[in-house]
Amino acid sequence: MTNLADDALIALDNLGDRAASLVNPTIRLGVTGLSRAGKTVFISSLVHNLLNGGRLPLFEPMRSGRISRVRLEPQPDDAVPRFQYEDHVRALVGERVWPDSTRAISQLRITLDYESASGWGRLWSPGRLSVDVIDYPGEWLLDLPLLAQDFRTFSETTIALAQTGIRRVLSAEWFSAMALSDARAPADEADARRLAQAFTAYLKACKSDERSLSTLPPGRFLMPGDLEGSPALTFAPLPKLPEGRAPKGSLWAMMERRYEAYKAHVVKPFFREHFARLDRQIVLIDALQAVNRGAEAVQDLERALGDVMACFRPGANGFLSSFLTRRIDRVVVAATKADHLHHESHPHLEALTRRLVDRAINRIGLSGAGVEVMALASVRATREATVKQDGTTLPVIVGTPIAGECIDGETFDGKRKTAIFPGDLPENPDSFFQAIESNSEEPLAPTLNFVRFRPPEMEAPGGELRLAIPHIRLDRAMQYLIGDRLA
Ligand SMILES: Nc1nc2c(ncn2[C@@H]2O[C@H](COP(=O)(O)OP(=O)(O)OP(=O)(O)O)[C@@H](O)[C@H]2O)c(=O)[nH]1
Ligand SMILES: [Mg+2]
Repeated sequence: MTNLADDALIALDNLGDRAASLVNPTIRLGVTGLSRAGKTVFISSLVHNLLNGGRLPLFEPMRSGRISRVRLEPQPDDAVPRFQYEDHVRALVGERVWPDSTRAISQLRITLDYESASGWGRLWSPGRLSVDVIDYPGEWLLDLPLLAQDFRTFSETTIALAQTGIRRVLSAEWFSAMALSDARAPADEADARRLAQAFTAYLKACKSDERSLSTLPPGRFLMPGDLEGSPALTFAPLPKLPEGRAPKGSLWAMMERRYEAYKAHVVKPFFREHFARLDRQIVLIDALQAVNRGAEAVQDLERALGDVMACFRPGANGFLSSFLTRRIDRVVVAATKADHLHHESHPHLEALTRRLVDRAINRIGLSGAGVEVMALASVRATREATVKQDGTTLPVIVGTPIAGECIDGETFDGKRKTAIFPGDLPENPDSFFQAIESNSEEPLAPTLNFVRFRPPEMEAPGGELRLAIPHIRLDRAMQYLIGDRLA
């Protein structure tokens, strides 16, 4: 549990941040989401659009011409890797490939000079706001509940979950490995490693499974960051622990000690040094992919979202509210990659995402106040058109599918543009969630067609050159996350 030292350290960090913020007003903006949700692409496009005067009509300070200068500046935290903005933009714009996957935390500072909208504010002008954008894996947030669990509880919950649904199949090898070891036997490094490896393989199998079962702590087993190969990750749950305490020198005692070390040296510092200092947060989710993969994936996303949201709304979480002295006052949950659908379907994606968020939040007994939900595309890789087929007009999207992508038996070469009828989501999310709860094996949205597209050409269809990366509703997210601080 938290102790005085943690609280004091967080209070000190916050005091330091506040003092710095008086001289140089700052927002610390957290960007998170499960892996491949679109975090890196989101930050790259956001920064590119700000630096290059992108089309941002819903971002009021830009629309009204009050932003006079935007620039990247050295970040305040020397110990955190810098977000490799230039590399990512070179990939996106220069090579038209998606940036590489990232596995750890990173940070970037962007500073805006602006003229205040109010006469009073202009007396003090020009205003200046620094936005520190912090990219971190959503998996790390899912570790939070561990802080309240001892090793016995962790073992019991993890093993019980591994016996449900498809996980029962994926955990078979790990269970046979567990059957071979005895918790009370003398500690043995080889045994510990064997169990940790079998456990990690199970976690990885869940994650790469079609049904995309991704909500499993400990987060660093899948996203080790700088701990790759570290002994701090060489532990695993143990089955059927007898009453009482672990015998001295036993495998049980060793696993318990490492589990506690993981909490103390990995989980707590993350919450203390990074999470507890955020002001605003955006959570990106790939709702379309989950829908495409079926009911179990959607339920899994809902559970992960609930666990993540619990970190931002610490009211219901006694442990966390004592840990956090600063409160994240605005949260956006955004369904990404909306450019995979025709704009007529965007309200359906948004309704579905809102329902997903409401369900996740209700399940953990919280209210949705201060949570904004939207569907966006950080990078718009497609444009819209219509085709006539048998006398009816169909809305289609046009883009360049990535080499090797396949639809209706046709494989693409990565060069040719193609029109695709993307299909639609159900108009009413109720019917959708009824289908999920009935646990049928039927596809949830049978008409959806998914193909991954390359990032767009910077030359617009009319021949003019775009200055900034095209997007869908990125400006709406910006307005909610930072617009009020530029008033
Ligand atoms: N069409 C389209 N595809 C996107 C968009 N954003 C992300 N993608 C796709 O999603 C993939 C993952 O995006 P990233 O930004 O790398 O995701 P991430 O959350 O940083 O992923 P990790 O670093 O691996 O956790 C990309 O490689 C793209 O294929 C978008 O706005 N439009
Ligand atoms: Mg990334």
